[in-house]
Amino acid sequence: MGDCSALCNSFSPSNWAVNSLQCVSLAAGSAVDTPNGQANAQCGDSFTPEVDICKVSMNVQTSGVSSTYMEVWLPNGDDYNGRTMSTDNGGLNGCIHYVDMEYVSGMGFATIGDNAGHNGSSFDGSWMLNSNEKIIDWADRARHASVEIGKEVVNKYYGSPAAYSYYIGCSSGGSQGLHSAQYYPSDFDGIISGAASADFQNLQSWSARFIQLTGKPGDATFLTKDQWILVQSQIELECDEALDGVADGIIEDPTICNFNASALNCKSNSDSRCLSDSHVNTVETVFTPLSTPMASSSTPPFSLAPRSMHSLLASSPAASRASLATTTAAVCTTTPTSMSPPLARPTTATPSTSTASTVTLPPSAVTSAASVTSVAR
Ligand SMILES: [Ca+2]
Repeated sequence: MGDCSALCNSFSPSNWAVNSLQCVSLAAGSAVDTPNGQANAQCGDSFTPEVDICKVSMNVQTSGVSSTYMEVWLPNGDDYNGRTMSTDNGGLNGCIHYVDMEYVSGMGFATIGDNAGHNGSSFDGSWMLNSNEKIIDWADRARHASVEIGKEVVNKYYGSPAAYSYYIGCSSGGSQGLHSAQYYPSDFDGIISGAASADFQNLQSWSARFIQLTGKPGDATFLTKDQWILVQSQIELECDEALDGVADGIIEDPTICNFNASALNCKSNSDSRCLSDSHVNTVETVFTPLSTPMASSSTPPFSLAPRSMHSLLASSPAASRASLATTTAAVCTTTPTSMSPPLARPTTATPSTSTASTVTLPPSAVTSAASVTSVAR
C-alpha cells in the first residue's frame, strides 16, 4: 500500500491530461464536504466514508472543449479487496454518486466516480444545448477516462493492478454501462446495468405519453391510485398463478397475458373501484406500444402489472415525473428493448490535443435532449 500524501507527487496518467490533482487521507466515519461544484448542483453537501480511505481527485481534459471531474477512493490496508468498482450518474445529472461511493468502498473496492463531464442536477438538461462533447462525456467518455485513470491510480497506490474491475449503474447509469460495453469493452470485467435508459429520447416520449392517456385528477379518463390497484389485482388474478402456477405476484411471461380491462367495467363489476367505459379505454391504451408516423420503430408498451404502476399512473403531472424517476430507479430490472446504433467517433482518444467537435448529433437530437423535462433517475 502506498502513501496517500505522496501519491500525487509521482502520479501522472498515461493517456489523459489532468489538473487540480489532490490526494487526501480520510478517516472512516468522518463527514467530508463535497466540492463546491458538486454541492451547488444538488449532488449532496457531504459524504462519510465507511472505511479509512485515500481520496484522489482531479479534473480530466476529455477533449479540447470539455473535461470531467473524478475521484478515486482507495481503502486502506486490509479493507482493500483487490478490485475496482466504478459508479454511475443518474438522470441528466453530473453528480459523483457519493452514496454508492460510500457503500462500495465500504465493501473494500477501490471506488471510482466521475461527474460525467458536467456539474448538474438530474432534471437540468440545459448543458446539452450545442455541447456535443459534453453529451459524449455524459454518454460514456467521462466514464472511460475515469476508469483508465482510476486503474492507474490503483496500480500506483497498491503496487499492483486490480485483479478485476467492475461497474454498477442504474437508469441513466445503466445506459452508461451499456455504452461502456459497446465502446470500451476492455474497461470492465463485469457490468451491473440496472433499469438501463437505453433508447433515451424515445424513453422520454414514452413516459410523457402517459399524462396524455390518463389525463389529470378529475378527468373522465383519470383512474385513482385505488383503481389502478384494482387493475393490478385483476391482472394478477388472470395472469399470475393462472398462467405460471405460482401465486407470488410475479407474472413469469407477461407476453402471454391477455388481460381484459372490461372485466372491471361497472356494468358488470360491483367493486366500489370499478371502471367506467372511459377508464377501461385508458387502461387498454396504457398497455399499447407507442408509435408515431415519423418513428422508424415503436416503443414497447408498459409491462403488465409492475407493483409500482399505480404510483406512476395516478400521480399529478409533476408528481408523475418524480414518480417515474423513483419507479425506474427502484425497479432496476428493466431490460433494454432496443439500442440505437453507435455514433461514429474517433477510434483513439487524444484528449489533450483534440480541439474540435468530432461527433455531430443531428440538431433534433440536441434540441430534443435539451428540452427534456421528464427523465429517469
Ligand atoms: Ca407467478
